[in-house]
Amino acid sequence: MNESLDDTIIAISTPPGEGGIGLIRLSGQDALVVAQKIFKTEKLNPADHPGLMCFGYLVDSFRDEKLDVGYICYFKPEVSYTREDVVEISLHGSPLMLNEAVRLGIKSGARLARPGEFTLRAYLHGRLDIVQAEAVNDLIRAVSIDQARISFRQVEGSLSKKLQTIRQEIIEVLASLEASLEFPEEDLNLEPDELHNRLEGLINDLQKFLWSYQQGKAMLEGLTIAIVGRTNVGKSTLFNVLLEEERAIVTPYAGTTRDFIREDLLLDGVRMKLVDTAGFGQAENPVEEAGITMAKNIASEADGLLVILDSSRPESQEDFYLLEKSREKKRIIAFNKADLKHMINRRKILEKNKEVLWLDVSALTGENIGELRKLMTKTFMSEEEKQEEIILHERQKILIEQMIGHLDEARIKLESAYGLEIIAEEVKTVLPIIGEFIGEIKSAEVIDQIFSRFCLGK
Ligand SMILES: Nc1nc2c(ncn2[C@@H]2O[C@H](COP(=O)(O)OP(=O)(O)OP(=O)(O)O)[C@@H](O)[C@H]2O)c(=O)[nH]1
Ligand SMILES: [Mg+2]
Repeated sequence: MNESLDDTIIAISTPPGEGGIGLIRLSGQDALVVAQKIFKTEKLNPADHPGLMCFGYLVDSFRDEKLDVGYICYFKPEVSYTREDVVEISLHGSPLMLNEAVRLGIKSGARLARPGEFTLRAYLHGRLDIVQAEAVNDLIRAVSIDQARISFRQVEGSLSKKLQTIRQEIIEVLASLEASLEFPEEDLNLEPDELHNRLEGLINDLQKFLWSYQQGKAMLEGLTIAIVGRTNVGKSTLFNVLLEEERAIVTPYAGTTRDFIREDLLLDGVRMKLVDTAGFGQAENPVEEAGITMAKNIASEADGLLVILDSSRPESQEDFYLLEKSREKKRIIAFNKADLKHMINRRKILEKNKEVLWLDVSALTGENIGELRKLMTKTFMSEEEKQEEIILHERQKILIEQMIGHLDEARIKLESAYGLEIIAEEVKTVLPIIGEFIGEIKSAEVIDQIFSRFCLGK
């Protein structure tokens, strides 16, 4: 079968299953012809009334039979999603009838659209750039209203515009560099200091995007936050309190949790994965030992840690081991069991862990748990204030890193008094990377990867 992008395509655009309304979409040069073979209007000819819903019937013209009733609407290429002739037919949301309509459409000359093919065509015809196309899919699959908002802005071109601004700035820097190279004797505008500042400005702007990736990741997947501590300090109790459900088993005996438990936790509209782990301590048997090894692995891979200490007992070796091991992580120390008599030497612990965020809580009475939640949001979300623009894709992150890499290289060379032409060369390499980011450079592999993630009918 020779599929081509010139074919007229058809697909059901509403989700599978029964519904009030089901929508069939056609795109391509024969969209109207095919649509009018399967759908007959009573009064208005949709071709003469673009943008208007025209009443009519789904018909099987091969058997001369009316099958369903609904509306048809024609969109001219200038205003359509794909920039081709597009026709939408609204019918009853019966999966069987919608499939029948598609079958009839195919019989009349269309072919079934591939997943994402409508958006692919929109991209290839310049209606959207690749960042916007990625955002369309993000919007459809958004996991929170915040993410949906950001993705919608990106569909409208907010991220692409920012990249265009950066490109413009780079072009201006290059123009000044080249002017200085061409007319070295004339006292041209570009002082090394100014060039340095402009490079730093660009690097900072791009750096912000990079930071936002962390936030984006949290939005899409949820950061993983592990609760760690020695046995019996109250990890599982705290886990349950944070989740507001009795999820993990709690007992007065050390070594209760032997496996790990992971649950989604929504904090301030942001999804996190909270993991309860086996307590550190002298393992009494292979099961506990395996649990402790697993806990160590989880702790080392987590995006953040809640380190729990038991303030009703003197500090122990395991506590210090854990505090030492978790130094590199974003972490909060919670001194649990604040409702009991204080036995822990807090000063000694905090002296060895200066600048660490800590607070007293009681998982049992709920004391300070609200504060803990707030501190978690503040600590584990990116330290930067919430970014306006968020990078949601690794593809985008990698390209931003490359841009920063080259600009940084240019900055270093400038500081080491390299010749201006070498610096210009370095800055110039950023331009094609921006082209790739926005999708002006069309790589079949990237296109395939992006559009294959789409649903059928989009
Ligand atoms: N008084 C008091 N007791 C608590 C508090 N938090 C937990 N406990 C008690 O401490 C005991 C151990 O609690 P768990 O939540 O099972 O402790 P854990 O850290 O998960 O223990 P392991 O899974 O064995 O590592 C239970 O008897 C809890 O009721 C607290 O804030 N105050
Ligand atoms: Mg436990």
